[in-house]
Amino acid sequence: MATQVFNKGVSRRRFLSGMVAVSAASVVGTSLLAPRKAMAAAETKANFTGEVLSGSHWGAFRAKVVDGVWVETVPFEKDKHPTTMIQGVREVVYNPARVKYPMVRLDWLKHGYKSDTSQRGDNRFVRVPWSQALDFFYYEMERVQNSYGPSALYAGHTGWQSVGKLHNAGTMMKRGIGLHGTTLAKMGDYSTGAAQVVLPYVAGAMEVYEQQTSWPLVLEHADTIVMWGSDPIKNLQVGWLVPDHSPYAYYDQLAEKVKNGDIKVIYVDPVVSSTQKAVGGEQVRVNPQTDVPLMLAIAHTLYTENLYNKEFIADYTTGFDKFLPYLLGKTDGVEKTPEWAEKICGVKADEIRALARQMASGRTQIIGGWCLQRMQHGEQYAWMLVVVAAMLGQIGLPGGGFGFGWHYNDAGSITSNGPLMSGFSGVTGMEPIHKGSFKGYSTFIPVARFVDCIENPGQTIKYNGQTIKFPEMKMAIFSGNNPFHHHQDRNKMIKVWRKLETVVSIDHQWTATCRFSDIVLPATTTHERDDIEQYGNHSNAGIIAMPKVVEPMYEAKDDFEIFRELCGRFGREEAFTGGKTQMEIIEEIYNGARLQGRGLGVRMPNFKKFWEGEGFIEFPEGTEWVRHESFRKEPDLEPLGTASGLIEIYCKTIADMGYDDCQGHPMWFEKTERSHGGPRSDKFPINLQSTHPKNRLHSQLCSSTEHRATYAVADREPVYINTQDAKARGIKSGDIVRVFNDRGQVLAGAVVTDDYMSGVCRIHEGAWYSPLEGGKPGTLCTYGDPNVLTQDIGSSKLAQATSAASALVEIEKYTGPVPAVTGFHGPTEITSINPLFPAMDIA
Ligand SMILES: Nc1nc2c(c(=O)[nH]1)N[C@H]1C(S)=C(S)[C@@H](COP(=O)(O)OP(=O)(O)OC[C@H]3O[C@@H](n4cnc5c(=O)[nH]c(N)nc54)[C@H](O)[C@@H]3O)O[C@H]1N2
Ligand SMILES: Nc1nc2c(c(=O)[nH]1)N[C@H]1C(S)=C(S)[C@@H](COP(=O)(O)OP(=O)(O)OC[C@H]3O[C@@H](n4cnc5c(=O)[nH]c(N)nc54)[C@H](O)[C@@H]3O)O[C@H]1N2
Ligand SMILES: [Mo]
Repeated sequence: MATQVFNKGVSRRRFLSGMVAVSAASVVGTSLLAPRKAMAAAETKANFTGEVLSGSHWGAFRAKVVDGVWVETVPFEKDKHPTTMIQGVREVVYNPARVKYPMVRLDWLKHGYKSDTSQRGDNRFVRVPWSQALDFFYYEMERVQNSYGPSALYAGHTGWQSVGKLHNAGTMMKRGIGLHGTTLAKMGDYSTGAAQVVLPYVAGAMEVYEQQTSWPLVLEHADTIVMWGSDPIKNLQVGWLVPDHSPYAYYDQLAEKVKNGDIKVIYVDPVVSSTQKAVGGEQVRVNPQTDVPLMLAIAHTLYTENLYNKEFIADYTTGFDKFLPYLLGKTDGVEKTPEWAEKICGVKADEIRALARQMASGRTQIIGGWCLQRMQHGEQYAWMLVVVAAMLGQIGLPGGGFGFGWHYNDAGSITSNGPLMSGFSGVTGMEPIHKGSFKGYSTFIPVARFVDCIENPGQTIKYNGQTIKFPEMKMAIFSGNNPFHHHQDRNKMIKVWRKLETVVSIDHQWTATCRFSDIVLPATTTHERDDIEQYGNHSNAGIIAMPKVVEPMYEAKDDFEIFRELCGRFGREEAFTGGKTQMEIIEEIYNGARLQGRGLGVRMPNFKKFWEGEGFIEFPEGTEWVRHESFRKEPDLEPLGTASGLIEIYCKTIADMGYDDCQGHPMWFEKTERSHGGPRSDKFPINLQSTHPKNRLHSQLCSSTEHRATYAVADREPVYINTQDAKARGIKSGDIVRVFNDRGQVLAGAVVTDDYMSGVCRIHEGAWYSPLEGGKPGTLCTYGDPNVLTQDIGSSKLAQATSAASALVEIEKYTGPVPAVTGFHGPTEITSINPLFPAMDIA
């Protein structure tokens, strides 16, 4: 990197980028010349030696720091079930993928928003001073708002960012951009996009993110637990806030009860899950994407064998009479018998009957996961699971009924009596400067359709009873999320991305999203700034201080500082900060909880004592609780939030929307591609699971080199393959294989195992996209991003959610020259260019 002083005029760049005037002084970047330490504030951890208690999505830990360097991580002693992933967190600070400096894509620097966008992804970037990067950012927002209005600026995407009540990257973005102008927003999320739209109609609440019945009650009352496509042991390792991992103690107890024959646990899953391995029990190996036929056949058995609860159906549900003719084949001539289902789902008819009888024989807790609704017609699974539970008639009883959130956020733990902290707010109450017209376009888009929106401006789609008109997106801002991991069909995305004029990314890891951006700003990690967070998610077990562990690396700035400085460019710095320092806000957040605590009878020390003392407060334990109990006890006084106040087996509101792919009651719909004899399986016979990683949080920790080495195979992301499938293809564990379909191709490292049924493989989502030829659609991914292979279609017209789990592939042993993995080493830095006179310096 050349260390020239950027103090010349800006006229040429302004001319090239079509930007408004800026004073020369504001583009001078002293930071390139001064080492970081010299600029550090008074309270520095630069030479600190000692231990710091802090938190993360993976749990709380004590960081051992020697002379300003974080050297070791020890799980927090109160966490009795820490995850091994905690060892990968330290590396997030130090790994080679750190975003070190503000960077601008080479051709964007030369031509601004008129750049050659087909070069995106080639990873050539130029380092610029912070002040210049923020000027570019600001002028682009200004230009887009003035030229096109709010519908052309997309700043609504959210993601998993980091924990911390203050430094919430999504909130910072919303607050900062929101002070400038209104923008195109998003609706829903990738996690539960289908379930969270259909379940409020059916069960009156989203059901997915809510607390579940307390485990002690389930352990006491349940005879059978059915884990329907859910893997809590794997998925409870992480939390939206700092997880306390308290539910694991209950899974230990459950394992004991399974061993003693007190509780029977059944796993409906194509894979032997981590939970099955830890807890024990039996698997029902269902063909992927065919759970709805299996459930329909269970309902058929319950009905025809008179095993269903007629009183519950009569008192607590509506529309069974409209569903029944479908179940019995009166409406479509196909009776949903176990024999009918067997042909689709692969589970023997007798086994289906036995399962139905088992579920009806005593108290049965159904635990539903989310992967099954992250697929085409994903709404049907969620709806039908509620129907089966309603027929069993145990909703609202301890150890009975359905629950969709058991694998998430410490669910089933006992919620404490402590206060809840509120975070830094994403809204200020101040009117934005720009509030132009949306010109007939929608003000929001269903989040998983955002690439479709970029591709098809002006197009209309149906969504949840509304018509969405896609606007013409020109600029997009991403912070705290990584769309070039999380979105489906990478090669489609690469082509469509070219339509965007300017993309801004804020991150501390040089993700594929950074590669496909024009302006990249380096954020600090959680561990380079002060914060505060709730300890335990649903458990709300306490409050943990998260003091800075180490000084910020390179030129990283806190999201707070980035948006403060951005807002300064339009005179709204004070509005952004509220006139407060970071520490004052943290103290305010704490004091809010302290005040609330007084009302609850929970005494908390003053902030100084908390922060400078132990940095941890534990709340008193709460009481056990049963989901849906109040509705069951008093259906008239505590009705569900549905139109009828009852469980809607048939839903008139949905029926009236008139959608072919989501009708008035749950139904089986064939998929556009499905393994085990379904459409397209002749060409691509293997179902690709891209479930959530055992060793990561999505794409987070993938760039942790040493941690990655603990699970990577031949340097690649593992692909788990069934033994016979591997044998038929001459593949052994440890081989590099090519996984492909007509959407794309990736290399991965084979793990051959009987845990997977024939015709099913898995590559965990979040594996970093590592193109052989950056920016070229169809190029080989050298590491194994599964979203190179997934479909980008809506679940249905109801929810328009992601269909990531509806994907087929073929696998072959890779025999070509083995390319190095390209994803983890940051940008290719072009140093032969002066950012202020680009055209002069580049031949
Ligand atoms: N095929 C397939 N795809 C999927 C899924 C699937 O099952 N299959 N699952 C989907 C689901 S459920 C989800 S939730 C999404 C998750 O998708 P994302 O939320 O996009 O995933 P993360 O990898 O957590 O991305 C968070 C990004 O924020 C960055 N970050 C962390 N801390 C900070 C910070 O303090 N400031 C800033 N500015 N950035 C920060 C991280 O480095 C990382 O790049 O993926 C979805 N994609
Ligand atoms: N370790 C870890 N935990 C996480 C996350 C993470 O990234 N890492 N992410 C968190 C987030 S954001 C979310 S949204 C949740 C996701 O939670 P889920 O979506 O519930 O989790 P998945 O791991 O994708 O899949 C759960 C199970 O579904 C099974 N499955 C897949 N296809 C089928 C099918 O066709 N039929 C049946 N019956 N089963 C099927 C899989 O084999 C797996 O056992 O996890 C959270 N927990
Ligand atoms: Mo998620």
